[in-house]
Amino acid sequence: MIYNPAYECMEKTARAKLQLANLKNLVETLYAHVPFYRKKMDELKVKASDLHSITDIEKLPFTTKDDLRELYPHGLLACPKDRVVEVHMSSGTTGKPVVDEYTQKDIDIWRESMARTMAAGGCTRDDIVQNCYGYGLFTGGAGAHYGALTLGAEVLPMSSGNTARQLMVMEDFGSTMLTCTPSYALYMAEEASAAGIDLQKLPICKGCFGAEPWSENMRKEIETRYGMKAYDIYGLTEIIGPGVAFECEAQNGLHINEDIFYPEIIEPETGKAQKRGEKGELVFTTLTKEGTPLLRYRTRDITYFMDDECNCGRTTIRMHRLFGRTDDMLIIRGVNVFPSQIEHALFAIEGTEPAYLIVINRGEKQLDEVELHVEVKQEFFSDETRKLEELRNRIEGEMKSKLQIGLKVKLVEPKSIERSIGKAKRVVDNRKL
Ligand code: DLL
Repeated sequence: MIYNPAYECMEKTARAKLQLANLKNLVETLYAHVPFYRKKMDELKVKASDLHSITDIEKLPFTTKDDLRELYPHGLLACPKDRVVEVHMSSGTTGKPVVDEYTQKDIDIWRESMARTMAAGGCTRDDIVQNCYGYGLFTGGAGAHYGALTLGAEVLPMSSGNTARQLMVMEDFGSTMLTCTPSYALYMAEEASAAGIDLQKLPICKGCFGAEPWSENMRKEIETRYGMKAYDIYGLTEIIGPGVAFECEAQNGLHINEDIFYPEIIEPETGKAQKRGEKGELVFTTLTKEGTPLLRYRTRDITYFMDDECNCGRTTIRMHRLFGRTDDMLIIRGVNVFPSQIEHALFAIEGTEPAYLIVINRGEKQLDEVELHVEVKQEFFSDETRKLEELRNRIEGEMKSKLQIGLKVKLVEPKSIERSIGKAKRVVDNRKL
């Protein structure tokens, strides 16, 4: 279902006009209230009156994650402090967290964006949404909660973890929709089959999954195990949380809520606009936010725009599912490798389980050595060792041809790789770089 056809199916030139009007307002507000942006705009000698079309956004300064960390906690607030009604932060593994401070209008924008997102995933007032994204400072729990309530659905605010209880509730309350990270969805499915629960027989039939990279094969795995449609949803704390972009029933790229979050794709080194259809770094401007609006925020996420027409009727631009992040990219013996490439190659191989870990060490001669731990179906362990050996050689061969690097594969027993209830950890980098 299309939640808001007036905006989601808007004629493109009308949308561009709206975007420009909102951008000008934003630039005026930021100039007046945020010293960081005033200084940057003065340096670039650019004002709201210099913006004549939405593509003039290129005249404006970028914002980076480092800027956000330096200005922690309130340095980007663009409205009086007493108008803030809710705060979220991203955990991050190093340094200060990044903060999003929401006014009531920002919460309303979030509700709208998440209602569009979950409606595209099939959510209606008849659904019972089991929300297993973490509640708390993380945006996943609150975002899916707001979206479901806006659509009039019933929410089970489970948060993540306690998998046995999740499965009990899923059975007893007849949840029809699941919201969580894709890795947690798979973990729950594994636990269900160990407990003898047939998920395909339960009413659960759709889900919105995101917050971490996942592949087409992982989607197929989730869809088969649950007997459901699994949709990719994207967002980030700095911009609003989930609700920035989402898949529709075509499952062919994610529609960006571009009347609210203006997207660009740039060449990461030069900062120049990337040619249409070419991969680059995704950049967002929050056109209508009040609390902590951002100008041209560099997400470090890598994708490309798909601007062909979508059969669903929405006219919003789509982005390809993410390829990875500029900062996740592993440089192994000089070759650029994304964990998503390894996952993609791995899933195509029969006999492996959807759990893996990439361990990087710096070996004796200061060379990087990669060990890929892969879980293998139980029957391989009970069979002759020759079969295991064959599988290991096959995976090594496949990786060599797809990634152009040699890596060592270690086959491990099912469930021996640690599972995550939130975002999965796929890489252990032991190099002291
Ligand atoms: O992960 C917001 C979110 C919650 C999105 C629930 C979807 C569902 P952060 O913790 O700030 O926010 O992490 C944002 O996670 O820049 C991407 O690198 C990654 N990410 C988010 N969604 C996807 C996705 C939330 N669908 C960072 N596919 C982003 C791949 C994703 N990566």
